[in-house]
Amino acid sequence: MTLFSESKYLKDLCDITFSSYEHGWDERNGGNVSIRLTEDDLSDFDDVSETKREYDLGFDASAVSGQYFLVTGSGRYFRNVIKRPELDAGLVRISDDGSKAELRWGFEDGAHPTSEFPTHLMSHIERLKADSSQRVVMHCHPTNFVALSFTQDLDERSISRLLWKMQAESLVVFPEGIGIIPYMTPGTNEIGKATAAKMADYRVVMWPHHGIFAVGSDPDETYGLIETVEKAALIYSQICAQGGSVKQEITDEQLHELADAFGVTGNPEFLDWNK
Ligand code: 2HA
Ligand code: ZN
Repeated sequence: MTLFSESKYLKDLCDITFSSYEHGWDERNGGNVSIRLTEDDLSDFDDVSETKREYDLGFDASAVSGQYFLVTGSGRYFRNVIKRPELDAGLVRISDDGSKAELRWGFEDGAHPTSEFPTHLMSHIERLKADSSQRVVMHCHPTNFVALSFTQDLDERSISRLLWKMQAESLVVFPEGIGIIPYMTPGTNEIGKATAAKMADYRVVMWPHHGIFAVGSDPDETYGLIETVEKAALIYSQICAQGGSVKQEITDEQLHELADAFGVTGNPEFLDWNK
């Protein structure tokens, strides 16, 4: 068996998958993560020159051909990645023609990349157009955020505003708001395309009655983004549990002040008051 790699990104993958599991966001095999690695990052792995197995991607990923992705395995549990990363995670290279993923490290007992790998790759491709530093895509099932998709209209403006107003942190961390796709069957190219289309404008996308997709430039930032969104949703749940009547709230004027103070631009379509 290959020895545990020295890769910082593999350690980060272990860390965020286990933390996400401990939060209760990854029952059974729920959740998946992919991290795009550069050539420099590869030296932390044992030899990655040989293709051990190939997987058909089922769509044209030539926009990222030749790129390497560390990814969690299909059917594998976030609870376990930290204990057995060489079984539950794999390092794949996208083939030159963009049709296959070539396994270069990991998945040592025969695992495949996550069933959501098309959504991950399509999201990486879209985010790379917006910001070449983006390299992490994470999916999980944050309880309170998923609950919102039952009690609220599936409207990007109203859900973004609700979450912004639950804590001062929200607008600063996700000033563009939350993208939402309709409910769709997971693991399909269709949900991948719909998610990636939202990723043109948002770093967080709600999958109603299922979970969240978030992107970022490193594992901590991406994980922190999900934590912040879920914390806002948790505060909303607690408000409802305390009877639901709100005596005071963060106003739109205060949202503008927050944006100014932290040097971010709140989505102008979601703010009621414009200077
Ligand atoms: O990886 O969460 O959406 C298991 C899932 C599928
Ligand atoms: Zn899921």
